[in-house]
Amino acid sequence: MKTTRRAILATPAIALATAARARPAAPAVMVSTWDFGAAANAAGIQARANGGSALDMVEAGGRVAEADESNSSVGLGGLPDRDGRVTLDACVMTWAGDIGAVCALEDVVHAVSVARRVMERTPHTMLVGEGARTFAVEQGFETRNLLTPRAEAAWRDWLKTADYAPRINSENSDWNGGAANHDTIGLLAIDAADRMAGACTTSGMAFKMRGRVGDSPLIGAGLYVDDEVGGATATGVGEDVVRVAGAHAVVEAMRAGLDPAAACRRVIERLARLRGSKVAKSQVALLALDKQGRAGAFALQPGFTFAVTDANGQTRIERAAALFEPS
Ligand code: SD4
Repeated sequence: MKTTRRAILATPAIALATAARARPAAPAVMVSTWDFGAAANAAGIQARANGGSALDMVEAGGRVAEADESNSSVGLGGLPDRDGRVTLDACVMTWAGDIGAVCALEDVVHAVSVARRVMERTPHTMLVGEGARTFAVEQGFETRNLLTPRAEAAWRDWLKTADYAPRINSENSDWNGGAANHDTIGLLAIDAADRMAGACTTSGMAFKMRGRVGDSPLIGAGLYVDDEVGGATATGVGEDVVRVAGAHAVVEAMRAGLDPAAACRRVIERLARLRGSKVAKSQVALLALDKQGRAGAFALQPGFTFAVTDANGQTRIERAAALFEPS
């Protein structure tokens, strides 16, 4: 018998495979940085299913990473500054342009929730240091020592050389004897009412100078959301993200018509043009989600992964393309 295209398609398995190929991925409703973002997205999708807003989704996701002691760059268990103090940076932004942030917050695990309180309960958009801590305590947040024995041991080890050079993709490599390290989490979500919000939370660069603030709590650098277009978030060397106002630049590139991955690529290329060899060994990764539910990312260095979740809670981990891919 002659095998026609129609005959092949009549075979159930092949028809299924063809249909699967033809169907585009379901629109994403939540994305977050790194593969550990999958657990954060699960919490966010649960919040959505419970009727929560996009802000509830990103806050719920951020809190998962903050409470995870094994994550050495966010919340509890974060690596300290050079003086051995864990200081947290976080921000949130909503569909309505409401923003809140904390910088160098000490002794409170859930910096993302304190940032939300700054937004909701103060006339301001950012509180730093002692003022942020005092506000958090007044708001009823519990205090505790954020420096875990594991992070303290890593800091004491670091003190032997006191080498400040950031390590590329340190979040996916080993530290302090083989435990998996993680990194800043940036999250973007769309709720059932089709509104977008974002959050970013971190303990910042490991062994940073005391008082140093990176990109993560800065609206426009570590996070930006525009409900007409989409949102973006960043991870990596914060100083370089700030130089190009990374997240805002990505959103503006999407507004101009680029898809999320292309928009992230444009901004990474701009950074590389601006800084040349100074960024040849650093990592900056940008992640974006547009209002159509398309997710994309691009990085200076290979190795950046991100978690993409649809409205049914199906999550896939994607690996971003990079400017400095080995040839
Ligand atoms: C910062 N962007 O504080 C954050 C930290 C980070 O890989 O993402 N490190 O600069």
